[in-house]
Amino acid sequence: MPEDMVKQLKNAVINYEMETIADLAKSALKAGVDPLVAIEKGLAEGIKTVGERFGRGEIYLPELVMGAEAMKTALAVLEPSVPKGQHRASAGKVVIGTVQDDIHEIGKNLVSTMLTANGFEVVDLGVNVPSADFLKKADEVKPHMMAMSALMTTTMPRMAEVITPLKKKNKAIKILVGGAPVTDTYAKEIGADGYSGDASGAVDVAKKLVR
Ligand code: B12
Repeated sequence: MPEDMVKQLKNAVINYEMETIADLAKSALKAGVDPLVAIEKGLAEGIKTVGERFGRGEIYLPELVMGAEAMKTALAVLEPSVPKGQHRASAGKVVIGTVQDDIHEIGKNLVSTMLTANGFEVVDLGVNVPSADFLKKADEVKPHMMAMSALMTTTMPRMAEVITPLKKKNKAIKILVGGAPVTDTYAKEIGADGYSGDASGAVDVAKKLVR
């Protein structure tokens, strides 16, 4: 049953099954499970549980790392099978990165993959991107949109460090923000043009912002 396989993937992240999770992901694909459902309802739900346990002090950093590694292993199997959008002309150019002092990359990578799959040209600056580098890249690449990810309450303010000068300089570049602690209200407060709580929503918002 496809639902069972999604649940198994979720549990494999929760139980840090780094050795067997790739095979599980392959079996899910073979069984016809939608890779996006496997990622969002399986892996992402699993890592959410791991994060909550870490937050409550029930597990420690090594377990958090193992959960993330299990998720990344399965993502490597599933992501290439995410359906690609119709590649007509580019849907728009996007610069994306995780903000300064923040090394969380899984969500940012998912957003990047989904945007690429839907025809956007994505320049991925990676993680721990200094605010000045986002601004430099904006000058260099002249994107339609800048997308930033922040996973910690302590790094969220870095987004404003990019938005304020960027908006002063070039109002045409749309700004999309996201990451677990970010909210729609916060996004508006710091002057972003769009926010989404997940990767598929990010594509919808991006399409609305870049026309
Ligand atoms: C995995 C993980 C890690 C991994 C990261 C591995 C990697 N290569 O990315 C490791 C183990 C390295 C790690 C390290 C740390 N972590 Co950590 N980590 C997590 C965890 C469990 C899951 C994050 C994740 O990957 N989720 C899965 C993805 C799919 O979800 P997501 O990132 O939220 O992304 C989705 C959406 O948010 C959205 N999205 C994301 N980005 C963007 C961008 C745009 C533009 C848009 C539109 C949408 C969007 O779409 C994504 C897909 O649906 C979270 C808990 C949580 N609930 O978030 C803690 C968490 C973020 N970590 C935390 C902490 C404290 C740390 C450390 C400081 C721990 C330590 N003591 O060293 C370090 C940070 C180091 C640093 N300087 O960055 C805290 C942050 C607390 C806070 N201050 O806010 C959390 C919340 C855990 C907790 N409950 O305490 N971590």
